[in-house]
Amino acid sequence: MPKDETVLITGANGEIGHGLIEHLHTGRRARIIATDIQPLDSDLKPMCQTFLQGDITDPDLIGQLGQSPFTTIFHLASILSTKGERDPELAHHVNVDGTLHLLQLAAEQSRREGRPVRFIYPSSIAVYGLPDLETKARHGRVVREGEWCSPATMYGVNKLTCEHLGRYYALHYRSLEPATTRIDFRALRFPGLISALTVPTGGTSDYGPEMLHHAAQGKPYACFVRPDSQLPFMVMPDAIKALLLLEAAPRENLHQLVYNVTSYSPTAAEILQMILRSFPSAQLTFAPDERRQAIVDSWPADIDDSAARRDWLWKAEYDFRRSFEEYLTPSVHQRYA
Ligand code: AKB
Repeated sequence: MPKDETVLITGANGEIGHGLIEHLHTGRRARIIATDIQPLDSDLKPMCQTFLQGDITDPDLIGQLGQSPFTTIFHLASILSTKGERDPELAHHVNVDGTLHLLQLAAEQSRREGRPVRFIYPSSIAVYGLPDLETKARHGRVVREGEWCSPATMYGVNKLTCEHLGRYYALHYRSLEPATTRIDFRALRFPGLISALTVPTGGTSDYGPEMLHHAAQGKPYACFVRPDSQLPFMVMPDAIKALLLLEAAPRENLHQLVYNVTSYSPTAAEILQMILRSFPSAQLTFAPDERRQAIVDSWPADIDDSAARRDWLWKAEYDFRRSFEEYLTPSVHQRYA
C-alpha cells in the first residue's frame, strides 16, 4: 500500500483490530481511520489518525466516517456466534445492517473519488452447517467454499448474507444506471482464531483461547465442549497475514470473491495436551454445554483452502506445534508475568 492511502477499520478494538492496526502502522505506515463501539485501547490511539467511538448501525457515525476518503475498508466489527444466539435480532442488526451501511459508504466513496474501494470482509467457518455428527465425520474434513452452506446460527446466517451482499455490491449494484461505483469486495472465511494478546468474547471457538489464557494465569477452566470436538484454528499473526495477502492480491488473480483459509485442526483434547506441555499444573477440565456443543458439531472439522493457496499464494506460517512453542506460550508467559 502506498503511504498516501488511508484505511478504515471497524471493530478496531477487537482481537483482529489490535494486530492489524499495529501491522499497518509500523509495517506499512498507512493512515488509519478506526471505529469501535468501545473506547480504543490507549496503546492503539497513537497509531490511528482518527478514532470515532460509535455503533456501525448509527447513520450519524457512518456520515462522519464518510468525510475522510479511504481506499480500503477492513470491516471487522461483528457480534460472534454464541452472543448472536442469545440475541439473534441484535446480531442481524449489527452484522447485516452494519455491513450494508458500510457497503453503501464504500459505494458513495467510490462514486465521489472516481476510483474503486477495496472492501475486505472476514467471514467465518460459521457459514457452514453440517446436519449431524455422522455427516461431519464423513464429509467435514475437506469442506470447500460452495458446500454445506446451511448455517445453524444467526451469526453464520449473517456472515453468509454479507458475503452475498458484498458480491451484489461488487457485481450488480445499480446495474440499471451508468457504472459509477466500483467495490472490490474480497472475503475470507476464518477458522477459530487464537491470540496471545487478547481473549475473544461471545464466540463458540473461544474454548481454545480460553483454555490457554486461563492456564497461563493459573486459573481453573472447564472447557464447554467434549474432548473429541474438532475445529480448524489459526493464530492471530497468520490471520493478519491472510487479510493483508488477500488485500494485496492482483484482482485478475482472484477467481472467486470468498476464500477459506486455515492452519490446523486439533481436537479440544489435543489443545489441552499441548497447553499442559507448557503449563503442566494447569487445571483444565471438560464440562460440555449442550447448546454450544451443537454449534461446534455443526461446523466442519477442517476446511479446504486450496483456492486461496492457488490464487493468492496463501500459506499459514504456524502449524499446531509452532503456534504454541514460538508464539502463544512465550507471549502469554510475558503477558501474565
Ligand atoms: C465464533 O466462534 O463465533 C468465531 C468464529 C468461528 O467465527 N470465532
